[in-house]
Amino acid sequence: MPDHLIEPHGGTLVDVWIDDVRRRELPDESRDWPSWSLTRRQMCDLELLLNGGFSPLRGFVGQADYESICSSMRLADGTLWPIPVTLDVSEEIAKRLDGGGRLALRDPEGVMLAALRVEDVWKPDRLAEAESVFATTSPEHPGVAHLLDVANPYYVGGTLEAVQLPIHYDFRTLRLTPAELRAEFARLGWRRIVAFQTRDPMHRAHQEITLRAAIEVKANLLIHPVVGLVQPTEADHYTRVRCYQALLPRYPHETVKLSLLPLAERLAGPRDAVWHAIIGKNHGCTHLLVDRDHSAPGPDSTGKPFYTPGAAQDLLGQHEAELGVAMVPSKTMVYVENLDKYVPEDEVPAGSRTLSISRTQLRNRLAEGREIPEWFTFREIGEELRKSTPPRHRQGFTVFFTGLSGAGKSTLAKALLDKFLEIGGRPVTLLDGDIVRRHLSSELGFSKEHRDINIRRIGFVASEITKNGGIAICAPIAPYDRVRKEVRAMIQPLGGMILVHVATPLDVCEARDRKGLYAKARAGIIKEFTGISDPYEEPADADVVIDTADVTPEEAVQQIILHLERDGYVGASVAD
Ligand code: PPS
Repeated sequence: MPDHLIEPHGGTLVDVWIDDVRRRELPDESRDWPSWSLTRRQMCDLELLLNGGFSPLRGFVGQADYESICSSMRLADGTLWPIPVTLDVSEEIAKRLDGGGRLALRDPEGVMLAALRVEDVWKPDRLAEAESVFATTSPEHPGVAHLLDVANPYYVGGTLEAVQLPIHYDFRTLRLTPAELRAEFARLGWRRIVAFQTRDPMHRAHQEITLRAAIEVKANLLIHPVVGLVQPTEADHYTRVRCYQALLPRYPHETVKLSLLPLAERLAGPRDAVWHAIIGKNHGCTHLLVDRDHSAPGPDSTGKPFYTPGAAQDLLGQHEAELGVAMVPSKTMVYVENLDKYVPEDEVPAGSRTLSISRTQLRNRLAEGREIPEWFTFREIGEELRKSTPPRHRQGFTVFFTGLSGAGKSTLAKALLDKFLEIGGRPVTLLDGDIVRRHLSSELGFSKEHRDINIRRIGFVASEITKNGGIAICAPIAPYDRVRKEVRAMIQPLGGMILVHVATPLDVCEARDRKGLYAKARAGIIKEFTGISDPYEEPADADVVIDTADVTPEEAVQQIILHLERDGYVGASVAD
C-alpha cells in the first residue's frame, strides 16, 4: 500500500467516560436498575469498548448494526467493522429490559464497571450469524461452538457510560490502553509501527518474522499478545508474557515495545484480520503482520482448514487503503540445517534439509521432559516453558473411579492410595464417596440434580489438587455420563485424568450387599437407589475397566499403575 494512504496517528478514539458529577450520581441512580454479571469474554469486550480499543464503537452493537455487520462487514452507517461485538444476556434480563432503560454491568465481584443505555433487545438467529461471521455452522469451530452452545439467548445493544476499567493485578505496567500506547509512541518518536498480535509463545521463527517485517517496512515493532480469552495453547498467558519479556533483549535496542491486548479472540480468520487491523490502528499502529492462516482455528476433523490459506491476507489487502493500515504478509520461515538459520520457505536452497517442530510435537516434548533444541527456541524461552509445563512424571493427576454401590471402588481406592504413598514424591488425597458426602456434600440427597452437584464438587477439588501437582483419587458412584465428562474436561487441561470403571455386575454387588442397602432398596425403604430404582450410565470412555469379580485388588491396582506408567505420569523419565 502506498505510504500516503497510511494514517499515522490512528484516527479518533471514542470517549465514553463520565464526569465526576455523573460518577457521584450513578450509585444512587443505579440502585433500581437490573444488573448483569459479565462473563470473562464480555469483560474483555467491555475493556476494549471502554478504553477505545474498539473505536468507533461506543457500546455493544444494536440490532441494525448487528445485521449490517453480519451481512456486509459494516456498521449501519457504512463504517467498516467485521465482528459483531454483542452483549448476550439471559431471557430474564432481556424481558426486564424490553422497554429500554439502563443495565448495570458488573464484574464477577459485583463492582459496577459501566452503565448500558439500552437501545435494542433482540433474539438473534445464531446459525445465520455463525454462517456470516465464521463462514461455517460447524460446532467444531470454537467460535461457532461458543455462539451455539454457550452464549446467552438474547442480545442487548446500547451505548456505554464508563465507570471504571476491569481490574488486573498481573503485568500492570504492560497493559497499555490505546491512548497510553499512542502517547508512548509519540514520546519515542515512532511514526511507523507494525503490530504483531499473537496468542502463542514466540520462538526463533517468530522473532525472525517480526524483525524482518520491521526492517522491510522500516517500522518499529509492537508485540501485542492477546491475553484476554484464547483457545488453550501450550502455555497460559502468564508464561507467555514471561516468554515475550525474555525475548525482548533479542531485538535491536529500543526498536520493540511489548503491550498486552485484553482481547477475547474469535478465530474468524479473514474477518478477524480486518478487525485486528482496526484494533491495531486504534492502538497507534500503522501496519499489521498477517500470516496465511491468520486467526484460524486448527483444521476440522477431516483435516480441512476452516479458511482458505491466504484468505485473511487477501481480505485485509482489499480494505487496507480504506482503513489506513497496511497489511504486511508474514512469510513462513523454516530452519535450514546446513545454513544454521531461518529463511523464508520460498528461499530455501534446493536440496537443503529443513527442520520444524509442530505445536503438538512441542507439547509432547514438554510433557515427556525431552530437550527443546536451541535452533527452535531460545534457551531462556525454553526454560520458561519448562517451568510452567513440567514433564508428566512431575505433573498432578486424578484417578476417578466410577461404579455401582458395592462394586469395590473404596477398596481399590484405598489400595491405590497405599501404592502411591509407597511410591512417594507427590501428595495424595482420597475423595471417597462416603467421605465427600460427610464433609463436602452433607446437605445433598440422591436426586439427579444433587448427584451432579456432588460430582462437580469432587471434580473441582480434584482439579485443584491436580493443578498443584498432587494426586487425587475419587471414588463416587458418579452414575451420569455428562457430568463425568464435565469433570474430565475440567481436569485434563491441568494434568492427567484417568477414568476407571469398576464394572462389577449388579447381581454381584447385590449378592455382596455389604451395607444392606440393596435389600432396603428392593424393599422400597431407600428410594432412588442406583442400579435398582435409579439409572447407572455405563461409561464408554473409561480408560481402565475392572471387574472385581475377576481380579484381586492388587491386580486391579497394577492395571491402573501400568496405565499411568504408559502415559508417563509415574515411573522413570528421560529427564531424570
Ligand atoms: S453419587 O451418585 O456419585 O453422588 O453417590 P455417592 O456420593 O458416591 O454416594 C453413594 C453412597 O451413598 C450411599 N447411598 C446411596 N447410593 C446410591 N443411591 C442411593 N439412593 C443411596 N443412598 C445412600 C451408598 O452407601 C453409597 O456408597 P458406596 O460406597 O458407593 O456403596
